[in-house]
Amino acid sequence: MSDALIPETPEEAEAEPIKQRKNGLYPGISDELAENMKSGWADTELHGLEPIAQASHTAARRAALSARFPGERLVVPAGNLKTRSNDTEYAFRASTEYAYLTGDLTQDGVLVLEPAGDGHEATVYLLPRSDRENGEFWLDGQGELWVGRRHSLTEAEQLLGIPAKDVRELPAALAEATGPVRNVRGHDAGIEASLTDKVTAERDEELRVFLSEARLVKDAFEIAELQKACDATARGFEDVVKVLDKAEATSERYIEGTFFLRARVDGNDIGYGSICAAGPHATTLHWVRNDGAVRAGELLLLDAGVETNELYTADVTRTLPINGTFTPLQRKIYDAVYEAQEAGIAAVKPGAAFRDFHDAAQRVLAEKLVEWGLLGDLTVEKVLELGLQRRWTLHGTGHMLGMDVHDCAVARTEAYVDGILEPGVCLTVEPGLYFQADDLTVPEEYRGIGVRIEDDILVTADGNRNLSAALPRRADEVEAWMAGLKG
Ligand SMILES: [Mn+2]
Repeated sequence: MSDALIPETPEEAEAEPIKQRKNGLYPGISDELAENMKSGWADTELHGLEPIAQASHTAARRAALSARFPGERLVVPAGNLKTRSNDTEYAFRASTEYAYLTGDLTQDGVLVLEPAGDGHEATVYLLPRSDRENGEFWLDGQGELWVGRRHSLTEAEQLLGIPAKDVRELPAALAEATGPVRNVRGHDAGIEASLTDKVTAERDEELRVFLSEARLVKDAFEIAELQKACDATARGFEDVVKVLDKAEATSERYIEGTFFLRARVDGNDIGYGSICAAGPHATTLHWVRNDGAVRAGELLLLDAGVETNELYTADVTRTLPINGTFTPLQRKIYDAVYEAQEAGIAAVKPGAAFRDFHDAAQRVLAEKLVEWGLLGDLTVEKVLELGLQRRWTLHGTGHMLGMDVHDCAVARTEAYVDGILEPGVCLTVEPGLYFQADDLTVPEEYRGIGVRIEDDILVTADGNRNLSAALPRRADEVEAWMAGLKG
């Protein structure tokens, strides 16, 4: 990566810090060059663009938002680039709220719903194409010469189905505007600064909570995206199985890199840091260091998901015998988790409580732990009452899934944790058993074994559909599938 303008001598570099050089005409540029760069460029405006596939869905989502907050100005920013170091930035990912309401994924965008009549008029504020006349095209670090062509505002209007304006006009417009306003916080400090004396934390939070709860039930476009994410994720797991012998020669990092390749080729990114946990690392719930050894005879717990280009992610876990065959003890523990997951999935249906699938899975795991003699003379009922199984089950059995891996995270308790399932809800069912390497309360041979099985389950009108069913779950099916891929 090169700097926007390279100083010709060290003295020049000293005299003119990089930021200043980027923001203004650099002294080494002659008037003739500056003039020369203004012209001689073709008109590349695109005409007659078709709306994006989800344009009608984003319109319906904006209508629901409008109906909830009549008469109020609503501001939903995409967010800005974040510095990684010096003048390099992290890859940009638009805020979930903005992407959900616009389908647009570009940095610095802001959706504004302006009260009008009975409802609102939507405007999306975007960075327009770079001006060639004032030099920003090639002298600014965010000029199109450096970062690539953007859509013109007219093109963006056609694609998104929303009127578009120059985002650089927005802070002043917001500062001048009167009347009630709410803003989704945490994404755009500049927008927040222009609204400081007009908003309250409490009212802004109500907007964020509404947008979290609005995403609990997925529309047809979102369900198709989640299926796409699961299908790509299944291909990524197959990729990993095919290179397990190479991973054995290197480390968990090889598995992480293999899955990431699939995520970038078939989607936008991974939806969260891949957990590539071999051997005892499987007992660390969020093992993302992925720098450990991969050894035949041990298990690999792989928890990973591809995020689609429209930002919907899968969240799938498989626990695989690295050499292709479970040992009897690994299989005993695996089968218990499988049975718990089956019980959990069976409890996912319209009208059921969100808590039901967790309770169903926990009961099976408690039964197994009692059966194996790990809880002394206690009955299953007593174990569940005291929650003692949790020493080895550790986490909740699942969560909502969508654009965020832990989707709808700020929904109110009554709408989520204490809520009732309905068609269109998508959640993970992911029971596990984890015996820490230093757990002296279990027989030595259990120590260092961790098993989780996780699938992405859509609630349908008459039950559920497993979106990640392309990947086998039952122990013998897993072994056969691995053998087939390595064959
Ligand atoms: Mn999960």
